[in-house]
Amino acid sequence: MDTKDSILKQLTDMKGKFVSGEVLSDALGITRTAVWKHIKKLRDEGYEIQSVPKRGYRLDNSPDLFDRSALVSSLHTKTFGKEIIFLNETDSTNNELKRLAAGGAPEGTVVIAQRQLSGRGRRGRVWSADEGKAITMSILLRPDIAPANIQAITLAASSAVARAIEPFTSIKPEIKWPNDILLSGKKVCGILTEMTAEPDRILSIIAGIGLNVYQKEEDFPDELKETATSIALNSVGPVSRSALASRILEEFEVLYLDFIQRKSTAKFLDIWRSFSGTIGCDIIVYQGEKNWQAKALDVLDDGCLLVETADGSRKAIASGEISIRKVK
Ligand code: BT5
Repeated sequence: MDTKDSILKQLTDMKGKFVSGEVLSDALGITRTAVWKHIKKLRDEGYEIQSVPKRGYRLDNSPDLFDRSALVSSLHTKTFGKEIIFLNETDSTNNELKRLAAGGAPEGTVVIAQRQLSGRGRRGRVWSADEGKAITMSILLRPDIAPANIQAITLAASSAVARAIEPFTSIKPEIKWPNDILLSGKKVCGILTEMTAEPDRILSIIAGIGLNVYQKEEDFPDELKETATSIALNSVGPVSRSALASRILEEFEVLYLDFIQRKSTAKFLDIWRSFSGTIGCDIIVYQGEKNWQAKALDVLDDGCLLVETADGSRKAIASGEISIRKVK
């Protein structure tokens, strides 16, 4: 280990406490001026190091090394991410993975991009993600389930994201049916699940996840400033995109494999319910030009939302053409 790395290790080992320049220079047998020069180099590499007279140096944050090897080295999965395509730029990770899927890419293939030129939400809406500040990734699934069950995959993905980000956030994430994850009522993640199918058989499902990680309020475009948030704006400490992305893949794989093997949505629906910010609420359902008020009762096995309408009748609504909003 060279001197610079030794200094970094000492600072890291102190877990956010100060180490004096004297301790570092004695431990490494170099002058305090030499210590200072190495600290400067580490700062140039993106490490945030505080220096306070008489107290010394404190490591506040490490640079976010978000690349293929950082992700692979932190990933413990069976199939998800065994193939990772890590791109600097693409139109949309869902589009890129769709092309790879058509060429026979295996289940679990993951596409991640630092920059998306036409990131998409549902029904042609735009997904906005600053380069270097977000996770935009898509995962390829080839489940042997009926096409009608695609909604359940969205719920599995959102349950996995909620679980994965919870340890990093100061408040509990909330899932808004069908595909939004909120922190303090603002959207931190959106999921876009798309399918290629024959009438009775799914050929591929692509689950696209857009997660805001480092954005500050001013980074969001004006139209999102009131409604969007990021992990960093609600975090309990430093966050790394590699750690977040690998946790999401790990959690998603566990829920997905359980679903496929047991042919049951029970496990992830329980998790989904525990994060749900929708069940039990009065909501307005928007469907095309129409909208009506209802009470959200539960989520069903196929991912539909069970609601009770004003006349007391019950109805299962599918996410396809529908949006909901809580009644304040
Ligand atoms: C979604 O759609 O929330 C799904 C977003 C999926 C994005 C991922 S990124 C990787 C993969 N590749 C893609 O091209 N897409 C997926 P929807 O429920 O329709 O919400 C879209 C709406 O969310 C927009 O109309 C905005 O109002 C809002 N929005 C856009 N960007 C946002 C952001 N970064 N944070 C919070 N809200 C945002």
